[in-house]
Amino acid sequence: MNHGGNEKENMKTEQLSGFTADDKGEILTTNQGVKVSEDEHSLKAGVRGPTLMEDFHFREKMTHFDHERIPERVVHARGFAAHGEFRVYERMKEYTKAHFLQDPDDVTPVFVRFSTVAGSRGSAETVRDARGFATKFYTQEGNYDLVGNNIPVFFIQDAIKFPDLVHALKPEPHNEIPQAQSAHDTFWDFIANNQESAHMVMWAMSDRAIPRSFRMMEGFGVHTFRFVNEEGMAHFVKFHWKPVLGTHSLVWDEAQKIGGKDPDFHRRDLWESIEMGNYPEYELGVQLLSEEDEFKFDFDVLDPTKLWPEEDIPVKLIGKMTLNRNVDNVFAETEQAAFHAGNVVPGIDFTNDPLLQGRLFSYTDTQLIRLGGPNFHELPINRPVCPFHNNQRDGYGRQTINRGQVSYHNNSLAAGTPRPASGAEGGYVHYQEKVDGRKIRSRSESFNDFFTQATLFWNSMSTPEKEHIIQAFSFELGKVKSKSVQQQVVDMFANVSIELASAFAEAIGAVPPSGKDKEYAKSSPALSQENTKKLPLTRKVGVILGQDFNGEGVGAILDGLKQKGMQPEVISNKLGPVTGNKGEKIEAVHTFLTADSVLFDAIYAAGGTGNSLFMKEAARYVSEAFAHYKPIGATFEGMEILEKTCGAESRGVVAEDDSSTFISRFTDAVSAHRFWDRKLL
Ligand code: HDE
Repeated sequence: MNHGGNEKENMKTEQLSGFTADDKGEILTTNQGVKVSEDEHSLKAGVRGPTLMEDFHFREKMTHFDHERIPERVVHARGFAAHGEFRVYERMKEYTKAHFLQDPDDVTPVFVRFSTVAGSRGSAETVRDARGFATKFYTQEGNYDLVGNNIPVFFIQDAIKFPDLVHALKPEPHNEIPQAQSAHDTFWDFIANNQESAHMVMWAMSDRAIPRSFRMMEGFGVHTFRFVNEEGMAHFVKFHWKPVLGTHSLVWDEAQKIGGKDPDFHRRDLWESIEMGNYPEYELGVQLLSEEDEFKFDFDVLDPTKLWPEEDIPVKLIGKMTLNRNVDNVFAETEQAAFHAGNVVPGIDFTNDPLLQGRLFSYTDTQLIRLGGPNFHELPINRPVCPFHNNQRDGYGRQTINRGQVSYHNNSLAAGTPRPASGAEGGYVHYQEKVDGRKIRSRSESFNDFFTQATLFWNSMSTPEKEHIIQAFSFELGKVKSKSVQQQVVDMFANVSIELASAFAEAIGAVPPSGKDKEYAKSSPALSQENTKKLPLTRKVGVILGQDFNGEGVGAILDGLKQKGMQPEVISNKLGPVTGNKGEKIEAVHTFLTADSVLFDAIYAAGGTGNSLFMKEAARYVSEAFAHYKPIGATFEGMEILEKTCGAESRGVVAEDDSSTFISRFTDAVSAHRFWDRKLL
């Protein structure tokens, strides 16, 4: 661990690894270092006799095991993380003095943890939920944490309501049902009775809440923060992460099925992508607003239920983050990572957003119980890479061995050190905002418009996105048992869109709203995933292959798809090599049983022959992919499967024997991702 710090050398991510142990090839010892002679039998008085207390190896092993678990995070318990690095594109001196945002040659190590919010640590990953997107930048000036979500707004405006929100969202306390779901009475009761939530609920019911991959999600800092430059001049700033692969989602039926077929779908995707060298990349974007423009909008910039439309305040892309290393140990790194919205560096400051202000208290407090004491900053994953010195001492699990007799300030015995640094020396100086007011439990009237931006979101959706939102409300409220709560939600969302509220009222048998929508036609194209980047890169293609396949043709196609950046994986009725018509061998890495149609972005029935079970399973894969609007390809004997399922003429179906034409047309289809205008069977 190199804490040498002041030299301006680029920090390597390995610096974060701390105390590591590679046990491979080593002799088994106790934690005291005593070599163990036997590890299969406890020490007994006679082979059929009682176990003896003096068996220190047994006692130590069992005691450690008994204490292996720590409390899971109260929210965001289910998460997965990776290491990486960040580089700024250009000097940001005009806006902020933050050191890591100045020099494009500087590489700042990062650690990013993605998470769901509601579910327990073992819950499925493709549930409908917001996703956490928490980034720790290990800068030369200390750790900066950008603890964001994949949705740019939040349910509530004041932190004091967070425990209520989470109690309502979590499984209901009397029976602990349902796990990792918002589709139940207490959640929707909270929503209807806390209507500031309308905007975020629109996002939560949209495709954003069922992302295809952590690699294909946007991230948002949500709150308005401040950038402060060397001159002490401040700008309001909103942070964005923009995934280089674009923002993409699953469909709801698929997401639910994946929850059973592969509850680890998102972590597996991240892990495998990094192992394969397909490093996820995200650009850091900022929306900047000068302090004079604070009151120029029809929303309050301090209100965390509002976004700043990108068309009004453009997102300036200022750097790129690349995730390039998986963790070595999920517990030591991912589970013990302690993020804190209050971990800032000079040049980044807070605003009076009342949700942010409350978070500044909550994150340290929660680590004290979760990580068992005040020294969690010494865990390798949380330790800054720059030097740190102060007079804090002792506490559970203290690792630093502080030398000397002085642990107080001011002192003369250590010549007044450690000493504070002036602003010019890099000391953190809080932005000197003028604050004046009465002590009051209240909210500004400028926070009272709960519905306009919810309507903006609705107006910005494409037709299929709107249909998905209607289906999501219909599903969620269909699971709610209280007729009163159902009706309250219908009445609430009539304020967003009559079309929306009427559609789900109809589906759940509630009374449809009367009246007309207010006149509000504004939309923000940046909010629709229809307008995102569409690339074939890293898309998983399930290739169904039988014996005696056309070796030359299929071989050329699989090579071609790989060259275009896709990941073809062969599925057959048994594992091992499948043999082509000229003796070619292609390895089947999945069987119809071990994989499933929902785990792929596209299905390609490549050909070859199989028994009736093979044909039945192949047809099941193709039909399901078709129903999920996915691209389907077929060549050679594979066309027979199309005859039994969706036909060769449907939208997004590529039936073609010529290798190069197939590769080009199928690549286009995979880039399009889904064919919403397809007529389902
Ligand atoms: Fe959090 N949040 N939060 N949150 N949050 C936690 O901290 C809290 C909020 C977010 O991968 C907890 O270590 C309060 C908004 C992420 O480890 C806790 C309020 C946003 C993560 C906590 C909010 C977030 C957390 C639970 C309302 C998006 C996971 C465990 C004022 C900007 C970080 C923990 C990780 C985790 C409190 C609202 C993002 C209890 C009080 C808004 C990504 O401290």
